[in-house]
Amino acid sequence: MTKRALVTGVTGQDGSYLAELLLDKGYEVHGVQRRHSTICTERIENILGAKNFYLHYGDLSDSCNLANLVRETQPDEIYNLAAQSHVGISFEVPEYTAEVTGVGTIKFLEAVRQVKPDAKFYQASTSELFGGIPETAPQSETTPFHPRSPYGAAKLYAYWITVNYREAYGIFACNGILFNHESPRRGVEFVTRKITLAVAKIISGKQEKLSLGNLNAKRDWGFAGDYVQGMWLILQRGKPDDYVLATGETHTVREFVEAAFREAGIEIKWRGAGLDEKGFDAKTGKVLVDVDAKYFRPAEVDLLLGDPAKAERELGWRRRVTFAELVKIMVAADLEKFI
Ligand code: NAP
Ligand code: F7E
Repeated sequence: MTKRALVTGVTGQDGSYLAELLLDKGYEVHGVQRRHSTICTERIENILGAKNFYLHYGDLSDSCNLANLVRETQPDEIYNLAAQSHVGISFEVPEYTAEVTGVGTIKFLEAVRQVKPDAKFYQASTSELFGGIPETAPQSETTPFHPRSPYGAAKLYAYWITVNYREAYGIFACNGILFNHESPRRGVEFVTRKITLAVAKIISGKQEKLSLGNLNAKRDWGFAGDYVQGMWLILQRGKPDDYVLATGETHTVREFVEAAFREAGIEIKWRGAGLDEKGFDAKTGKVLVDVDAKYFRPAEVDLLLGDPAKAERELGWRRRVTFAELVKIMVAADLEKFI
């Protein structure tokens, strides 16, 4: 029997990798895209038109649409990856973020409960739930939550309503609490991709310098391809549960900058402090990195470091790509575009 999956956010970074994984496993995949005035299917170009891949219009803000999608596709597995996913931008559009990233999840779960209660449901939860306060690291499934942004608060609601539909109605609903995961398909407004794209543009003479916010924030960065494998594993277990997926390693934004420039043959030396800090090309003395107050957030998550022991033990999940390999893959992909 061919399994059917319904994937929201299929045009996003994770959605595109997950759709590929599920197609490879022989699933019939129904992806949900929002209506845009321009074409936004760049990340799924390679699977558009593939046998067993279907695209539907939809939006997390439209409960009728969600119920219709579940009715029409009759999925065995649902992956809810759609969200306003940018933490910094969530301070600018807090209500919209709550509506889509938070309330959108209950609209979807209610559609599942009423239309196809035996479907398995994966919710894209996040390490932003922890917020790093109080400072507890590494963070695991039992670490208390303390979100530090409208995005984190919206995801907190989504997390608990997923748990609630599991406990109240017996729905096979699971949270994947995923730490940062990146790839050449990462949106250009997230820090890793912003850095690797800037390295490629600076090397090819198309950009002068890179302006960043908090260089001292620490993140547990993995490769998105490894994490979508974990999402799938979470829904294959005999019973529904919540899992942290992380690398167990943390690095500062500053370290990511250094590693990315090093990949392109440039050694960065830092001078100054706070807003006056600058990153110089050690050879030429040219300023390649500076700090701009506009990229700081009203509240920051200083340290994320995940403990994936439960997922490793119960799901057999392992991250494969190391931090150094991730930086290498991302810089190489961006360099290829410009050189
Ligand atoms: P992403 O690249 O920003 O993709 C988000 C997807 O959601 C896009 O396809 C976007 O569509 C879609 N979307 C946004 N608003 C929507 C709406 N109102 N209705 C329907 N679709 C909507 O994010 P990602 O990195 O792939 O992350 C996937 C999920 O995991 C998100 O829920 C994110 O919050 C969560 N997460 C991500 C990470 C990470 O490090 N990547 C870690 C933990 C959790 P458009 O293409 O039309 O914009
Ligand atoms: O920021 C700092 C920034 O926007 C990482 C989302 O996928 O992962 C992601 O959220 C860090 C923060 O990711 C810039 O202040 C410095 O400390 O790449 P980011 P994020 O906020 O960690 C979680 C797990 C998710 O769930 C989210 O959906 O980098 N930083 N300078 C900067 N960040 C950005 N974006 N731009 C800068 O110029």
